[in-house]
Amino acid sequence: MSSNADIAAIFEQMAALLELTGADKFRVNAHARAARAIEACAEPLVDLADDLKALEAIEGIGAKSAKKIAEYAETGEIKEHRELLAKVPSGLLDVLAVPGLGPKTVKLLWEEKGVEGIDDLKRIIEDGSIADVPRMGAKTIANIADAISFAERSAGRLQLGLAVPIAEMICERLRAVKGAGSVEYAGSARRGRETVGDLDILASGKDEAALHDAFSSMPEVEKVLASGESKSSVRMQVGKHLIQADLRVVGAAHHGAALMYFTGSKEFNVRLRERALKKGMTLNEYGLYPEDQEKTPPQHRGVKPIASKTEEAIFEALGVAFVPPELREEGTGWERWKQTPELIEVKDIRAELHAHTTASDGAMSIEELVEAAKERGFHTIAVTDHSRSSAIAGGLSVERLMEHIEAVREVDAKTKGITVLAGSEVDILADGTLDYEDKVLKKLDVVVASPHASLRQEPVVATERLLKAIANPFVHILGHPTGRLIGEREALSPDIGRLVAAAVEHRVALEINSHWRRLDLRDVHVRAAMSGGALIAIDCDVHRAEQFGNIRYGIATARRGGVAPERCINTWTAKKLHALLKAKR
Ligand code: DGT
Ligand code: CA
Ligand code: CA
Ligand code: ZN
Repeated sequence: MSSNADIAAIFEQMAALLELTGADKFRVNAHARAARAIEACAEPLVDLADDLKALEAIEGIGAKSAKKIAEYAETGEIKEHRELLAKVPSGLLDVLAVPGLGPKTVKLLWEEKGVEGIDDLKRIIEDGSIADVPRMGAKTIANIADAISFAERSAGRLQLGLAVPIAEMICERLRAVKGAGSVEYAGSARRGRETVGDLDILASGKDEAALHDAFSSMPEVEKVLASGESKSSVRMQVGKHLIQADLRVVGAAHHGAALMYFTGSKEFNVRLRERALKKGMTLNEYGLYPEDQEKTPPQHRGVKPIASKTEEAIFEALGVAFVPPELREEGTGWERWKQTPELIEVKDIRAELHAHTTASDGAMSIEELVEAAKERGFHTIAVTDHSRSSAIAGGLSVERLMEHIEAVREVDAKTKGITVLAGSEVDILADGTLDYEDKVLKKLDVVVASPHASLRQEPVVATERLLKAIANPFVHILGHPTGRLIGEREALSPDIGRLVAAAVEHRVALEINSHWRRLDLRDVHVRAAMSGGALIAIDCDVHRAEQFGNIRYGIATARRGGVAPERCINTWTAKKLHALLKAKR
């Protein structure tokens, strides 16, 4: 990767490192200025790097900076940058990253207090000696302590299923502001990434100040980080979760361009801008303009955009098929599309095939589960409680399973409008054998085989284990194949290509577990499953009724993997789905 943003980040870091190591102000400023110029440049600089004169012609980039950009394009690094990094303790970069701490202060902390990392900084805050450093008032110290604690508590990114409801809550509130126009969330949350760094909210409306006020005064706001004319930024605490949110208020005429820009991904934006440039146009967050970017951006010169109001209009004017937000990532192949691929949607889902009741660790009785599934309009619900090895989850002994099957069949017999299937989520033991014998599995309508324990196996061992489960003639679905929990445990790393091939051979559907802690298969695995021709099951693994709502996260993951509705067995008609299941009995 060598986008302008990356090069700019290096120059910015060089400016900071120069300042830390006592370089003269002139050199520091030259690097900071170059960083801003690189960032603002519409054209990818690595493409220009053969031509030093062209680089120097860009305002803000001098002869020395031009040489460094060329060096970076050629070698992938800048020697001076590496040398500067060697002069500074690596922990000092973390200190620099603390909001509110600039290079000047960090230099003082380093020189006068021997601070070489966050722990040192925490220590001098605790013992109070930080106050000896010039310009360190009580308020500044409190802000620094606060920023450190925030970084530690938030540990970076929030899972999709925690972030999206917060984004929606914010949007709801802004829509209620008088004169509000379109309000939407963009960024990684709109792209359906499994974790979200911060929320990016976009709004238009008659009263911009009122939108900013409503945003900054939400009860969850812990701190207003910035409050400007076009952008506000806040840190909020929702329950025990911390997240930063940015609001940008844009004119309704530019809504599509801004939505596209702030949806990203950054890499996608870079590629689209390159495309615009090739056609002699400029694309930025205000619109698509009919000319190359000069020093002053077109929107500041009253140039009328070719398209700006909707994303659709911009894609069309660029001659690109509409790219669904979930596919706006590197490596999804959108550059080659003739038309937008058909992707699965929440409304296509007609069955849930992985659900727990009070028989194991679920909170609903069979009847309550069936009622909840009916409410969602499903034609089929499978009851798949845990098997005997999952003792903590109340796994069923063979005897209890037999009684449970009877109970499920009774409920099915007296229920109209939905088929209730008797199934099991059977543990895949460490060696790949299943937790019930084949003669027991045979009695079940649906078998979801999942790994729950021994999740630290080596990849080769894990692959063999899962392959063995897929090859079992009574298995229909491979449940949460890796067992990962996002941000908590990596679990298994099987050879996904081999799993996909085996799944195709044995007609086993690979699950996308929709719970936002899992999203397993993950997006790249799903893509592999699609190119290998496997079937997918998208299930909620429900333990409580509200977990049916997690389907949107499973669907987002499926869309990121390019799943068309017909490739997901939960979209099939009852007849087709039941035939698939029965073929293994
Ligand atoms: P996140 O917040 O880390 O989960 O990921 P994003 O994708 O939401 O990233 P964020 O919040 O930094 O920025 C939101 C979008 O704004 C990003 O996807 C693309 C756009 N954007 C932000 N900064 C830049 C930039 O420097 N260059 C370009 N081309 N686009 C940017
Ligand atoms: Ca973001
Ligand atoms: Ca952001
Ligand atoms: Zn499970």
